[in-house]
Amino acid sequence: MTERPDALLLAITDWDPTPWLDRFRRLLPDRAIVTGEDSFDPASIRYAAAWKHRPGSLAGLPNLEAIFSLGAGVAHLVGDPGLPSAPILRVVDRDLTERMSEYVVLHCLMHLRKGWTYAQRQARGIWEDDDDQPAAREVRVGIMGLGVLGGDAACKLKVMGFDVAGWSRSRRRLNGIATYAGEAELDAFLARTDILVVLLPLTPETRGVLNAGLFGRLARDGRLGGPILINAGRGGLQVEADILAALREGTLKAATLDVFETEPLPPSSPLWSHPAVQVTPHNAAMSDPGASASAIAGQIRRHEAGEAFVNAVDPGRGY
Ligand code: NDP
Ligand code: OXD
Repeated sequence: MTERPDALLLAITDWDPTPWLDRFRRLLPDRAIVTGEDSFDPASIRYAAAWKHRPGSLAGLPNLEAIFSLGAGVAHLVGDPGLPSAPILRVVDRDLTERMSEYVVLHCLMHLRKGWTYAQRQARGIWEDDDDQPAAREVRVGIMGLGVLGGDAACKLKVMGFDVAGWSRSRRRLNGIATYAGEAELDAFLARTDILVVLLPLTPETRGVLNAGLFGRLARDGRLGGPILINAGRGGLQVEADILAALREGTLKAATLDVFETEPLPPSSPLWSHPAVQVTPHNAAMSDPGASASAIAGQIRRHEAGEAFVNAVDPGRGY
């Protein structure tokens, strides 16, 4: 008798697979959890859980029923031409969402309250107060990408008092937050934005969207002395040469970047030492193996009980 395929293949590069293996083995004790390093029968694999898997490495699994992304972003999967046609499911997890909102609120407040300026002054022993301190309500934050992460961040920024708006592909409705949709409303959104927070997915449509043309359409009359960019979406959204030029020319006042065209950010990148740039190492919202593996095990249990998968990626849209 042929055994029913039941194994889960963990395909991870860039992260330590050990905590994921431990979690999945604990949560799904009755099935094999294998990695690309193990020898296994491709026909035994029913599910794959991936983070930046080697392109092509998920091909040739005839019984695959679902591919789980271990992170919120799915560009690493959608961009693989050798990906099997099984549904792609992403992690939507409260823990990850809250971490991202912490990052966004922290960095908006750092720019509002001139935290970077005071840190630089402290390093030089300078006691000097800026008398022009705007209130949060006088600062317009615009969030590009008003999905799970952007929506939560928008609500939390609103609680802090910021004047918040969001832009997405389709119209979103959020209490107390002005929303803009599509290319037709992008100009109006940018023209009322002092701090641009980017939480878009990387797709063919969004690649390179953070460029000189867009920076030039941001508000010039804000209380912070120039527009500020915070990108925690994906590095492929930004043109780093344009960010540096915009900072040089004053089109941007500052940039806080968690994601980069090349990661890790190469030591030779001028972004490292630019006085108006804050670099964080793509850790705005790390996937927590405990929370994400539990969410995936829950999807598997529900699927095997006959329920539909949730949080499926639309392959046509690419997110
Ligand atoms: P969602 O899919 O929930 O939301 C994506 C949002 O972007 C939606 O509002 C969507 O519009 C909008 N969007 C997509 N394409 C376009 C477009 N062409 N024009 C306008 N709006 C568009 O994703 P999440 O909020 O969960 O995650 C967003 C991204 O954050 C991830 O894809 C990932 O890249 C990044 N991320 C970064 C992390 C980090 O640590 N730095 C951690 C986790 C995620 P609509 O509402 O109409 O669908
Ligand atoms: C994610 C990420 O997509 O960590 O979850 O960037």
